[in-house]
Amino acid sequence: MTTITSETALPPVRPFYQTSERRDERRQMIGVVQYRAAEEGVKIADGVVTVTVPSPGNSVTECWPAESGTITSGVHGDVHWSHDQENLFAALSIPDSGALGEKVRQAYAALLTTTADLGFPQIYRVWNYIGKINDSNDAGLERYRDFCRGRADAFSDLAWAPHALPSGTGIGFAEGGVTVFLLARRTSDAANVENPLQMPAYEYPDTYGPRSPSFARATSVTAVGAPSLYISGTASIRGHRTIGNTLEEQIQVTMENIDALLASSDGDPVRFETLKIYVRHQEDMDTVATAFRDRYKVTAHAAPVLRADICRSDLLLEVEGVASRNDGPRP
Ligand code: 3EB
Repeated sequence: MTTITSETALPPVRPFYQTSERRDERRQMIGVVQYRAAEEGVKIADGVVTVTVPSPGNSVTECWPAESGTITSGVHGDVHWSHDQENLFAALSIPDSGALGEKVRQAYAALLTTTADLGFPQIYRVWNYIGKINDSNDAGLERYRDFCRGRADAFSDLAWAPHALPSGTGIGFAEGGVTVFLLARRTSDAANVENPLQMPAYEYPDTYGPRSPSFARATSVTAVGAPSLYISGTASIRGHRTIGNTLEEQIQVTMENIDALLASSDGDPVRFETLKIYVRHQEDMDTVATAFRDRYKVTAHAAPVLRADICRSDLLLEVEGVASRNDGPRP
């Protein structure tokens, strides 16, 4: 019998981005996410889970290359999945509706149980894309808050410990219901990091909605040879309050949050391999993208900028990323 330990585990997957329609055929993927003007959907194409997030105005493809040559994929109910034996990519999309909460609860239950049943219990990153995120649902509750309720209920149903919630992104686009995808590992070599400048999101007071957002500020995967830090969507929030009235102030506060998060994670210094930059107003896209690419020394190719809505209507931008530790070159 072989016991898989973190000394032998494959590294976690890291993304690369393409802004043309052409796919990089040299590397096998476990997941591909297309952000563009198209209908939402999840399918398996050539063994790869392929997600379309409807985002008019953007044309970016996010690729998650496998870390081994052996890829297995399948569909369980609405959950589409693909794995490289160590890293699982799983996705589903929920059609639009005037009441999202209960559907989100069921979708999350399906994702969490499928992930565990397949043998990948360590979720290390989740993305949530919500159409018209700041609009009201049929009952007058903001769609983001409706979404948060269903997500939190699903984690509660499974008695999930708050400190074990995965790092995440919650972002809005003009159209669609809810699209969720995640990364999980077979090996339990991940640890969460919280931000000393920010209240844990899962402890936000109920002034932000009936259930708090269910995510960690960052997740560190300690695999030998490629230790990586997955940083959640980070915005201009101190404690639990939005601060900064101008674009410049929000950029500054967001950078301070990212820096505090990097500083509070144990281990060697980190540098960003990729960033994903979300900006509410078209006219701010260049300013925000340039500021973050320069500050964190990431090329435009590795740091795409997307026009998107942010989960609080007073937030102008949000930035996520994948960082690696300086422990030598990748294997
Ligand atoms: C915040 O810090 C900003 O609901 O999954 C960032 C990352 C945000 C993830 C989510 C929300 C989410 O509260 C918003």
